[in-house]
Amino acid sequence: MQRRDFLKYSAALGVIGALPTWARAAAPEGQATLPIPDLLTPDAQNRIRLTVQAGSSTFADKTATTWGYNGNLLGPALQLRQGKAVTVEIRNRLTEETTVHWHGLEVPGEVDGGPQGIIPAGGAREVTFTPEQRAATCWFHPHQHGKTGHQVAMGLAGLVLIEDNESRMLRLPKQWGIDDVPVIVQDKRLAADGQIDYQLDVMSAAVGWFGETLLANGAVYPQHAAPRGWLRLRLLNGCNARTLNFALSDGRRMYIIASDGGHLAEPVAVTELPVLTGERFEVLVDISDGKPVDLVTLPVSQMGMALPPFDQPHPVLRIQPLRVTASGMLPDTLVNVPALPDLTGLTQRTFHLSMDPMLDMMGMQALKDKYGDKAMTGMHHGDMMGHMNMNMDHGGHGGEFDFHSANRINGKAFDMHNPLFAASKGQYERWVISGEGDMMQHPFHIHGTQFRILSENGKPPAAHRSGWKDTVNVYGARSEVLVKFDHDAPKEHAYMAHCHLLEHEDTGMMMGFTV
Ligand SMILES: [Cu+2]
Repeated sequence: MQRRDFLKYSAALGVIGALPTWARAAAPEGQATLPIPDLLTPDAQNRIRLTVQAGSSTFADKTATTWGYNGNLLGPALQLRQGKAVTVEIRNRLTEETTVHWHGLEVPGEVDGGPQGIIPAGGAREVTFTPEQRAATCWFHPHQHGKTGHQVAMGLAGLVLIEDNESRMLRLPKQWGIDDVPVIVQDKRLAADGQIDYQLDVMSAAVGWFGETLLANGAVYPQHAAPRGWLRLRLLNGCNARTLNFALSDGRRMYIIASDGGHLAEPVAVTELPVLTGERFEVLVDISDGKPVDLVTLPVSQMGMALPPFDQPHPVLRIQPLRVTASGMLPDTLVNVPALPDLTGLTQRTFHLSMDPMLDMMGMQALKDKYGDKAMTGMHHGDMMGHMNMNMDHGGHGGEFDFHSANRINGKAFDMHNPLFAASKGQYERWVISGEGDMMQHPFHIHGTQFRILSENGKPPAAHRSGWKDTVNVYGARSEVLVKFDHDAPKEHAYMAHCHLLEHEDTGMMMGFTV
């Protein structure tokens, strides 16, 4: 453990010491069991069938209309083999258009499922692709322009697990739903009648949609009983906007074994693990002592996201060790992650993420009006003055202001018909993504590639963020990534690069590009 980690560890213990009583008490009566998504493998014809459908789910004793793939909420985990072609038949039984995007998969633009891959209401689409990338935990979700936030909030998300021979050799925990456990974490705002209360408005366009109910695989603070020994958690932050900061309630370590696009070279021990929207990390946790422990999320410094109940460590999942012993191991080394190539002479592109000052001002005001000053966590006092002073300059124009194109990249809101540039196939490029001049959290995601982070928000990347990634943190400073695209993406099916805070994406912070 590095000194930096030790300091964070001590700090986390301080927070844990102040945990409310739920953390120490036995599991509540009637605590739900963690739902485990079905593992779905291609059939004898290498086909997988997905149906996008409406149904209902019960959260906190009330029933809500929800959407899912092959079910009421979320979707199955698709298990794919490296080098093996798969055909996915997607049927859309919703009464509106959707798309199915393969987040983290290096597949051609034509099958990537971006905003141009529309499946009409009642219609169908079939895509065939061959994953050639390393073993990884990826996911799929809608990418319907202007509607992504709503469709994900309604419940549309599923996992894609890619397997390869190298990862098969590792003696990691591999029993699905037993000691290899997916944990899709999402927050939802529920109305008084229990329905999902989604709005795309000036407030959510500015800070994102967030809610007070936290779900793990669709259940409120469920429990999972696991053999004692090493437990593998595949964590996905599937929230629309909320950064999660995972920890274990007794301060024990998590050993990170994989990031978005594959395994790390070796495990990285942490006691806190911030995960941005869209990101995945796989961690191993030692539960050989037989003591129950909670996976929690600690407060984060992000506007609107430290409101109660998230001003305290918040429980995600109770882990209950069983008497039987697990067989998986924590290896000392994992896979070969290649050294970075020579960076001289690469094509460099710079992207500046920005929000219209009017949206910034109106969004902050709406947040403050609804929740008071305590919602403004994540904003320095000086910034707040800057935001609020906008009132003086722009007062009176609010009525005509259109927030739907108020988030921008290089001054432009997303235009589906005009990709901004053409990347060269098979060539490394250095992309600089800047959030300077803005104190907003922007988890920046790029389609069609697993990249390497060269610098993140002005600093060298942490050890566990130095492997294969498809999302990088941009939060008031500059981040640099090394990208390479190995597939075509023509104009009609351009790749996307965008903020994965879904309401920023839906209101323009996205660009298309071709390969
Ligand atoms: Cu953003």
